Amino acid sequence: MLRRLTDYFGNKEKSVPVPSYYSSFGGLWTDRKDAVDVLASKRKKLPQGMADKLQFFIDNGFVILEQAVDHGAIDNYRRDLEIASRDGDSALLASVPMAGPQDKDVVPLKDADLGAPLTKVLDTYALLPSARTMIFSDPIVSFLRTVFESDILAFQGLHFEKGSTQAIHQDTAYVVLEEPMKLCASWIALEDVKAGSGELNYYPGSHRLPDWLYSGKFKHFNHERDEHEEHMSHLKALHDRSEEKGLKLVSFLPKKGDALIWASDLAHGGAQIEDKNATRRSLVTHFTSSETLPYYFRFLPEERRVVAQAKPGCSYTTMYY
Ligand SMILES: O=C(O)CCC(=O)C(=O)O
Repeated sequence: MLRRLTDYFGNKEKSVPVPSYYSSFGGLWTDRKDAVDVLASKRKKLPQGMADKLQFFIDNGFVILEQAVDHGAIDNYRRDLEIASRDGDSALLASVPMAGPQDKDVVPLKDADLGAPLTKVLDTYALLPSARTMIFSDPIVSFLRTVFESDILAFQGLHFEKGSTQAIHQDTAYVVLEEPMKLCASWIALEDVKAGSGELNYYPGSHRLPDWLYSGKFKHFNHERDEHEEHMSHLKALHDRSEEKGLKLVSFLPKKGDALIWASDLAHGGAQIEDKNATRRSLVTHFTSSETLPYYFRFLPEERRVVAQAKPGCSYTTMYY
């Protein structure tokens, strides 16, 4: 009897295959080497059109959800942000570029020049309900819940008035989670985006580039631990390795209300701004599964590790407010 039970459990263990991922840090089911088979097993239960979007996301590391966000919701949000930026009492904060070794500072929104590239208003979803309406729009939530196979948590957000001009990078270097690959971001166009305004650029397929290991083992960059040259080499390698694989840099020229969702390791950034007067209003939100914690929770006092619910299945947290 004992032997039979051992055989039974032994066989059972053998019959559960361990998923294999492209990254040594694991990932979502869409990052599994057998993601296409997993998709086939889910297909029947998916809403209309979702399987094609998932297939595209698996292959390319991003998907575009056209008209995912209602124009009225965008207008309400822009009005709320405009009022907040004139209101001396608004608690909203912005990250602004600064000369020196620490290349940025966090200041009250009223003190930030929103028109300067690299200025980002931080986690607007934490204070503006109109931001939450947008980031948790039904098409975005439906896609992300399917990818995460769980409820979702928004944990880091950036509002841009101008192009970011940020170098091509992978978010896993800077947007850190306890499980680094359990990350997706949404990029919502708050207006029609014109060429020359510093549009979002990305290498389709680059989400499968080999892991870049900081100090030989970490997925994220830490400026105190890792050499500046190592960081610069990572940024350069994204172009070199993409070109070696024949990947081409493309630009996103969305209409107001379109959203692009990228996978954790998609190489992306902001193009140079050719038209200095052009705005490029957009809202980026980083999401994870409700079962994963942002790394910054380690450094926040317990009373600041607050997760609030926006609506069923959708929560948010912030390190700033
Ligand atoms: O919108 C952009 O230009 C880039 C934004 C970005 O790279 C990010 O938020 O990770």
